[in-house]
Amino acid sequence: MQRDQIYSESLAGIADFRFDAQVADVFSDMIERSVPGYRAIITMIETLTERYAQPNTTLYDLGCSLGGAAFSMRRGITAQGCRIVAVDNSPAMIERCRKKMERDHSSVPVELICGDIREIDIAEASVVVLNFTLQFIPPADRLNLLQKISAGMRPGGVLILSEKVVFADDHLNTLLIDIHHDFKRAHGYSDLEISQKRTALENVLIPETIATHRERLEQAGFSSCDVWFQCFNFMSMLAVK
Ligand code: GEK
Repeated sequence: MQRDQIYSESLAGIADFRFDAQVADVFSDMIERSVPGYRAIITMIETLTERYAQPNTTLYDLGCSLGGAAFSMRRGITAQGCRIVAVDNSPAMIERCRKKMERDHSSVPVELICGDIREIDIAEASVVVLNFTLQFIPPADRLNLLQKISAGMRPGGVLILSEKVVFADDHLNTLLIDIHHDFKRAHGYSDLEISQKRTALENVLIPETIATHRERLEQAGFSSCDVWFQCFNFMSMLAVK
């Protein structure tokens, strides 16, 4: 696994974060060392898929990057006639995901799409995954996207929504951001790397409160939703159609 050192040297100016080739090359290392609980969530996506994938339906991995969630879903499917659609708008990510997919042997068909998740059709879905992707969609577009997902889901289908979150209480919010930075330090990131990455993500990754996510999921047409996993300021929700 190639080590993420993108922000290790002091940079003159820090551009907005982009999912380009440089990021795609180190992405596995970056996400494991930056997102507390990432591995646990990926593992549980397999378990949730086993339970929720319905026969003859489509499973979606939206903002798939290198396909971490799609591979988990592929392993978890036991129902007959399922297919997976994995979408990302970064050509560098899709290219590397395709190479990994070619080496993964499973009879479950996977369609990889290089495109914007706001543009693709969702239909006959039983499991939809937004694993740390919604946070990169402009807030004004988030409700429309969730409404489209909900409308394309079979009754009893689930959306797994993982996000970095903020807290309404200032003290708690500062504390959890601090603990997250400790987590990154413990995984080998320097203070310079943490601070430069934070600046790069400032206008790109827009976190919201759990309450905002909950209200929006209800408004989008999901019948119930709640948090099933949380580690510091990172959480994952399950929303049932
Ligand atoms: C994982 N889910 O490993 N359309 C399509 N893709 C998008 C869009 C968009 N509008 N905006 C951002 N992306 C993965 C991790 S990473 C999370 C997801 C992170 C894509 C973007 O190109 C990137 O690959 C992904 O969403 C977010 O389980 O880096 O924190």
